[in-house]
Amino acid sequence: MDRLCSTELAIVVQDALWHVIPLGGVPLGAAGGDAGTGEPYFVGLQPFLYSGESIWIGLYRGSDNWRWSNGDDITYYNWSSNTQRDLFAVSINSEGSWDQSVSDDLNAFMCYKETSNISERYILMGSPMSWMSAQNYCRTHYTDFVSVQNETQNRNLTILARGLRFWIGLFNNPWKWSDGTNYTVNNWANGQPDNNGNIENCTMMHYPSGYWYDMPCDNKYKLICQVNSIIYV
Ligand SMILES: [Ca+2]
Repeated sequence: MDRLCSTELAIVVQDALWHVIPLGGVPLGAAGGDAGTGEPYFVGLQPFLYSGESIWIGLYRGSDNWRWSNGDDITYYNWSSNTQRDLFAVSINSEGSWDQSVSDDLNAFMCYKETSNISERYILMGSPMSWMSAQNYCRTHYTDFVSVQNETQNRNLTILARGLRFWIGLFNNPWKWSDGTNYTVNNWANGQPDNNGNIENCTMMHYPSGYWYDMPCDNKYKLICQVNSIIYV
């Protein structure tokens, strides 16, 4: 982080935690311990609303961290040549190549069912959904999102999709909190994070919506800093 919290800007907000505790303590939709595993939480709006303007929060983009939804090891990639944006979620196009995009794009998707009958393992869902909604659907109705382990499987899944672009269970979770807290909840705005221009490594909370946007770190916003249980705005 190249931004420092400073008490020179401080207005003390008593006993309000920000990203540690979701407002009301209740997540909306599926719970989860990772990026991409749940619907948005309303996170830490209480101190933010005192600020009266958009602010930086202490979430920044660290190293790329690609993972499979079902926890499989990554053994294979088949990126298309135009994929260089370090985004969040992955779909396979009609050629069998992998494209990154923002996770609330709408695509068909491929679920995986744990079964000894090979012909029943892969289920193409043609109704377009966001990546997170698709993950939730696969986990609810089958075992999980499909993972792709090799070229043969990639080709077979592409054939099964009959020309449809479809989400697979690969996602990127590069986000880090500056204080070391695990990134387990999020409140991204629609279409975010999009790493526009490949330079958006910091996170702004938009006033008054509370939604998060990845933004260039040299943009100017106030900070909310956390000192024990007291928030300085
Ligand atoms: Ca952005």
